[in-house]
This record gives sequence, C-alpha cells and structure tokens, in this order.
Amino acid sequence: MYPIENRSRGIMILDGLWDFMPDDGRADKEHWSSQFPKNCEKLYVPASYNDQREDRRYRADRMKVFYHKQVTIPRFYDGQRLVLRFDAVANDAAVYIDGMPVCSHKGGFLPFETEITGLVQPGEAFDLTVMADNTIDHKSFPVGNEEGTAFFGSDNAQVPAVREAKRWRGEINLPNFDFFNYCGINRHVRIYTTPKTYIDDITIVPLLETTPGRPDDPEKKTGVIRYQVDLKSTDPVIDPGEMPVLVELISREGQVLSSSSTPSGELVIENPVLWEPWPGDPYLYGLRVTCGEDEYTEEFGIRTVEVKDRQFLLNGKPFYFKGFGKHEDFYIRGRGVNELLNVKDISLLHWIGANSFRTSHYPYAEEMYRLCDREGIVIIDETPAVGIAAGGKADPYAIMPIKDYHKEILKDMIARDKNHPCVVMWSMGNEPDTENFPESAYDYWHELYEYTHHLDPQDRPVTLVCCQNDYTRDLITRTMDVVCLNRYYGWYNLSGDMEAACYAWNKELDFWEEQNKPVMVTEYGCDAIQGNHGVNGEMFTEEYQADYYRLLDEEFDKRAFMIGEQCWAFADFGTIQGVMRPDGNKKGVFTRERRPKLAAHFLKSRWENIPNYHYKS
Ligand code: GCB
Repeated sequence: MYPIENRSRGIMILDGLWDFMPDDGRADKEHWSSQFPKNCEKLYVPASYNDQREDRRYRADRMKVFYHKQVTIPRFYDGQRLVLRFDAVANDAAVYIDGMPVCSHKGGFLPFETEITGLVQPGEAFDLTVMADNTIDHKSFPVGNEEGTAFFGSDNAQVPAVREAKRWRGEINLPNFDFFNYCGINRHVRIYTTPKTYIDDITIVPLLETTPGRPDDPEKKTGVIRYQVDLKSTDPVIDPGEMPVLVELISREGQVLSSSSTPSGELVIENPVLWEPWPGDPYLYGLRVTCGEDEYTEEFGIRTVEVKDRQFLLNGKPFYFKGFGKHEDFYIRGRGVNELLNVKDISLLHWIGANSFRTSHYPYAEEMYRLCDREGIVIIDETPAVGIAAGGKADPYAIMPIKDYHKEILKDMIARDKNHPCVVMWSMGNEPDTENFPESAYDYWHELYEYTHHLDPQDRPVTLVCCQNDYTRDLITRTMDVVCLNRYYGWYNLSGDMEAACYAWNKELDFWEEQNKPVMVTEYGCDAIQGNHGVNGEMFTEEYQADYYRLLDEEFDKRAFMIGEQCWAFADFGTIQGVMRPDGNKKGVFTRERRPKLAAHFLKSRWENIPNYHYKS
C-alpha cells in the first residue's frame, strides 16, 4: 500500500543529498556496503544520477553505483513497526544496513520494502547503503541489446575497421528501446511506521447495478463496493483473524455513508456519484479501515470498464481515448519522480483537451496515479516489457529468459495499482516481435493475457501494444481485448509523403475492420524540431507534424471501430545518442520544457470538440 501519514502511521522521507560513488571495481574489495569511501560525491535523491554531474561515465557505461546516508529514526517511533520502502531503484538494487544485506530487488519501476524493526534502534544512527545496477540485457526489463547492433540506423558492420573498433570497445550497455536508461534511486525512499497489528492490504472492486425504471419510477443505480482487508500482526499473541475491524464508506465530503465490521464483504450505496473522466467529475470515495491502533483510508472511484461490441465502455458509455504516450523524463532529474512536473503535465492535458495517456513504457511513480484519480485522467498502465525483439534474426521468446520475471512484474504492478479508478486497461508490454515468430509470440503473450485477467480483481481489459509490422502474420494482437497499434506511416516509411501514408493506413484499417475488435492507435507521430518551419510539407518542421495529425485524424474519423488516438509523444525526451536522435526524440507535441509546438494547437482545437462519450455513435 502507498505509505500515508495519519494518526496511526508516520513517515520519514529520506529525500535530499546522499553520498554517492560509482563503482570503479573497488566496491567489493573495500567493502563499500559497510565502509563508504570518505572521498565520495554528493547527489540528490530521488533523481537519476546520470545528468547530475559533468562526468561522461554517468551517462554511458554499464555500472554499479553506491549511495549512502546516515539515518536516525526519532526516539518517539520506538515501539512501532518500522518499514524501509523504496518506491523504485533502477534497474536492480541491493540494500545494506550497517553493512548487513537487508533486501534486494530486480527491476527499476516498482516498489519494494523490508521490515527493519529490531534491526535499527530509534534514537541511534545507522548506515543505509544502496547499490544500484544499471545493467540492461536479455533478462532485464526494459530489454538490453546484447547483439550490440545499432538501435538507430546502420552501424556499418560490413566495414572491417568498424567491426574491429566494436570488438576493441567490448561489451557496452546498449538499450533495445528508445529512451535513455536513466538509473539510480529514481523515486522516494521512506521509513514508515505502522502499529504492530496492521492493515497489510486493501482490495476494492466497485460494481454498479442498474434497476430498469418505469415512467413513474426512474432507473436506479446501486453501487456495490466489494472489499477485502488483509490484516497482519508481528505480535505473537495476537491472531489478526480475530481482531475486530471497522470498514467505513466515506463520501468526498467526509460523511460516513455505510459501514461493516467484517474484513471482507460488500458495502452498498444507492445512486452513487460515479468517477467520470475530466471534464466530468472524478468523484472519489474513501474506504476507511480501522483495526486496533491502525487506520488506513484508501480512496477509490465508482466506475465500470468493459469492452463490448467493438466499444470501450466506461460507466456503460462508449469512451473515446484522446491523449498521448509519454515518458517520465525531464532535464537534470532524468526519470526521477517529479510531482511538480506531473501537475504541469496534467494541466497541459486539460489545456489540450486530452483525457488519457499510456504509461509508456513502464509503471510510473505512484504519485502520478493518485493525481490522475483526482484529475480525471484515464491511464493505460504498462509494464516495462519493452524491447522483446532480436532484429527478426532470432526468436526472442527462445533466447530471452523473461517469462517468469514478466509474470512477477504483472503481479506486482497490479497489486500496486489495482484500486485506482484512473487505470482502465493493462498493457502487458510494448512492441515485442509478433511477426517473425508468430507462434512463439502467441504462446508467450496468450499465457500472460490469461494470467493478467486472473490477477486483476477488477478484471479490466488487457492489451499488448503492437509494433508496425506485417499485421497479417501477427497472430496475437488480434486476440487482445483492444487492438493497440503503433504506426509510423509517413515517418519511418513513406517518409514525407502524407498522401501515401493515408493510403497505407486505410489499407491496414481495412484489415482491422474485418477483425471483430475495438482498435486504437497508441502511437503515431513524427519528429518536429521546435522553431523549424516550412510551407511545402518538409519533414521535421512543425507544420509537417501538425499536418500529419490533421490528415491522419481525418481518416480515423471515418472508422467507427476506432476507439481512440494517442499521439507519440506528449513531450520531447532523452534517448541514447544516434543519428536519428538530435538531442533526443523530438516527436513531442510539447518540447521537453513543455512549450507547445504547432501541432498542439491543432490537437487542442480538435479534441475540444470530441466528447469523452459517444463520439462515434
Ligand atoms: C516506437 C516506440 C517508442 C519510440 C517511437 C519512436 O514505436 O514504441 O518507444 O520512441 O517508436 O519515436 O520511434
């Protein structure tokens, strides 16, 4: 559960300057986990380390880095259960207290925690050391490019001197994805307290029952809140199953609407206020759980999600997705949690008339989901499974040992995000190879698809975001609840020829028209360099980008089965260096500092005239 402060729980947030040292091979020999070098640097946490100092090593190599902080927990926390929580450390982490390993974690986008009661004494200082490893390879998510081939353009591998230089350079940490591998303690580190007998988890499933009305008796809606509270105790004489519990349903105004004294059950509310995406009212209720000395209020919304008859129904009405794929990315902080930027981004989404985004290509910091719950922004929540492809030469499902890890990530992501009303669909991953080894792809993703449905208590729709490919060979995309297409007609292919791009899109859409599925475009876009202008459809100009969206959107509007458009990308963002990436990826509709490009004004005028519901009906 997200750490909160209230009358029974406290939080120490360990943001600020930490001691920092990249490991140059000495860490093991010199026992940095217990004796941190005195000649270290200082770095800010939470933030990626890569852009904090003018040191080339920070941006390039595969490396382990060490962080250290001396911490004292206040004496008044004595007697409480103490938990050390990392919201995310990229990519892999090992944690030590006074030199003793206390936990480790694989993957850079989900939280992990460990109880430290008894290990540390309130009132006495202890050394907290964290090792973060930025390795990306065939076992990691996102996936590393072990083949060492250029991700962008050609690497002239036929030139002997280039081949030799690559051999001389040796193994490097190349991404198999298009965003910078920003690493380190990217999200908050906290020590939080709970009483010894505590609320360990809350699961909420809001259902809506409709009683058809008669002319003299209008239709009635009943909200049924199915809930499950998990209680635990570290006190050996207490059986948490025997503890009395109080579960209360609270209105936004703070009124108790109904209550129960069982740890699982249902609460009923007549004519509930539904959670509606912006500009509707994203009304939030609270489920307040009290057990012994512990208390936790989980906010939630009453809304339903369902795919039916080629439509995506939100609260029973056909919803149209307008928005973006985006990144957690900003100057200096890298992928570090940035609540100020989140507020700005949501404000820009409102300004432009968008209602949704996809957390491409990994689960975002929890603060963003909490904000979207409040601001009525709809999220497609994606795992970090990006880059499952080996250039078509090898079957990635055979050479990458990732399936069990992928399942673990789905489990952890859904456990973390299951109660958010803003999350309406799960994306199991982005752009895997589904074309070259279609049967392997089908087996792999079908198993995960079933697993994802099984994991989600709210049973939201599940998808897999598919790469531009020979869609006739792809067997799995067409079986998803919503077909999500990333397409770059008019950019990476048919470059500069928007007429041909529209023709090609229509050819492909004829294919999808035949499949009995709702379809949305989850990526389409082109690079536009801010301030670069032209009148004759020149690529990289702001005009080309605006025309690209205008022309393609006209085509999408003709297809009733298309349930949404998400542009790539919300804002320009950092990537590795490459001949196709001048200072990063420039497909943003906003610049990296969040200034609108010309296309932003076109999209604003378009989206302000597209309602959330019934656009195509
Ligand atoms: C894609 C990827 C995205 C890239 C984008 C691009 O298909 O999903 O991560 O950034 O294309 O700009 O090439």
